[in-house]
Amino acid sequence: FHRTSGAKSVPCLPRIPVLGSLPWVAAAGLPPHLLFTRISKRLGPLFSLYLGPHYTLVVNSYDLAREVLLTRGKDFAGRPNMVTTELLTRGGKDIAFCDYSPLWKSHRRLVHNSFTLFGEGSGRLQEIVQAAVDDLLDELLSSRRRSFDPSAAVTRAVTNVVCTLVFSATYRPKDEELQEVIRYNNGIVQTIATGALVDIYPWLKYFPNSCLTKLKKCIKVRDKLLQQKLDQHKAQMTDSDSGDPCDLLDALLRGQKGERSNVISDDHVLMTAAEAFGAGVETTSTTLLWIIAYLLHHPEVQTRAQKELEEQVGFDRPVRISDRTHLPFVEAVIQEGLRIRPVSPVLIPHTAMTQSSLGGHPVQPGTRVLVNMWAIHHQPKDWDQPDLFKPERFLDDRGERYSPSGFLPFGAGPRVCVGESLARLELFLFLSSLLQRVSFSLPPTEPAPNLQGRLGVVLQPLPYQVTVTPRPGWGGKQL
Ligand code: HEM
Ligand code: PLO
Repeated sequence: FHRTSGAKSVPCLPRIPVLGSLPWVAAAGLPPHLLFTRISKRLGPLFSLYLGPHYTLVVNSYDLAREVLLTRGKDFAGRPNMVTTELLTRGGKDIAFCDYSPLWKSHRRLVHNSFTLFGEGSGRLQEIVQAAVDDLLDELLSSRRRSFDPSAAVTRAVTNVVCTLVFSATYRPKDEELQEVIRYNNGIVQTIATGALVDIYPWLKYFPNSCLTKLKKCIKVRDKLLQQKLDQHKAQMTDSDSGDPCDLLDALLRGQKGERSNVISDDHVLMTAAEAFGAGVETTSTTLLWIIAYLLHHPEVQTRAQKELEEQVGFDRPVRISDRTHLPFVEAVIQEGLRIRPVSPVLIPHTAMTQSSLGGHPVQPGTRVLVNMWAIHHQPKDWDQPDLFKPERFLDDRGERYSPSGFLPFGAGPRVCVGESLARLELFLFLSSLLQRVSFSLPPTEPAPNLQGRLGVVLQPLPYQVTVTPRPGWGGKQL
């Protein structure tokens, strides 16, 4: 790797025509977040490469990430046009993959407002999660197998919560429609992996491609199901809808009926529901599975979290949202999980919408920018022993909440995750309710979970085995 001429220019990976820097990226045999982190140790926190023909800046430090996301957030709030996400979103009628535009802005605001309705103030979320946890525990405990892979059960529970939030459906764990939702979602996740070749070379879409075919098939199943839910919701709506909306679809339809009725189309509502759905399931279940994997490696962390739960909540009632302020250690476990294995180790690509600058270098409009959150969350300057799972980093000397800098698991600025507060509530309710009632342990004959992970559209843990035992205090009363 070399520095191009001129003291101020951004160091760039080598490149050849058509393929750009891809041969060097592919030859490394590492997932992008690790490769970029390694390169940044040699070339510095800002370097560039060519993804095929696309000039791309890679940001590997907190200061530069702040510049992209916050200080010049508006300049860098664009999204590149990608074949797979165009299919997924009917040409950008969503929030996450839609390029910056006035319509996107008002659409995002509508979604944000709709989410707030299910936030802090609402007791519904806590009931919904509680019901899902009850089912999940039945499933975890009834299997009575010595050890099993928790991922299917966790995904089912999280999917169920999201189905209730988005369109008020609650399924039994074995329900056929629920299975279908999980199947198509998995299909999309498998075929839409970040950096897919067809997103780099859009002309590839004109050639037969089994991945794209599968993606289209899954999208069709998804759309049929959601259209049905949308039609049902519309049929039930009246002009004088008062009181709180019953779910996200309801909230979106009501918002659509307001002043923006002619811009936010039914397609927008459908794509938003689909996206909230996909984001809600993939991110939350992955984070929970990472945390459980780390608890198996660090039983002392689980014991400390359970002690806190015992002291602050006890065994006589379910955990409530209002308990959150009294459970700083449980919160610190979640924070540390989000730090050490960020769901999105490289954020969704941003693009420069105007002439701008980054780290003192001029940036041309259209430049793609990848923010490597993995490098930021593992920066040795900011984090003592960054590869160790230490929730205490998020506590001060008195055991109160502490927010270290260099931590942005949800991004920041105009493109910050719209689901952040919902996600945090959900993670809190799931994890605390689980640890209140059961303990996770490593089956004696099994190796501890592999913590490397596999990068698809999110960074997932590899399958692992766990044993679940009811806690004596809870078990005596309820089970
Ligand atoms: C965007 C993280 C849960 C909806 C993002 C981004 C990150 C992120 C890193 C990209 C920021 C960027 O491009 O700069 C997470 C994590 C979650 C989570 C760690 C949970 C552990 C959720 C949930 C929802 C959601 C539950 C919805 C119900 C979205 C949407 C965007 C987004 C719509 C796109 C925002 C935009 O481009 O304007 N999220 N997310 N996320 N997230 Fe989340
Ligand atoms: C997950 C599979 C779904 O079927 C579709 C979907 C929609 C939104 C995506 C999500 C997938 C993956 C995680 C994403 C989310 C938007 C924001 C979130 C990319 C592809 C993150 C972590 O950035």
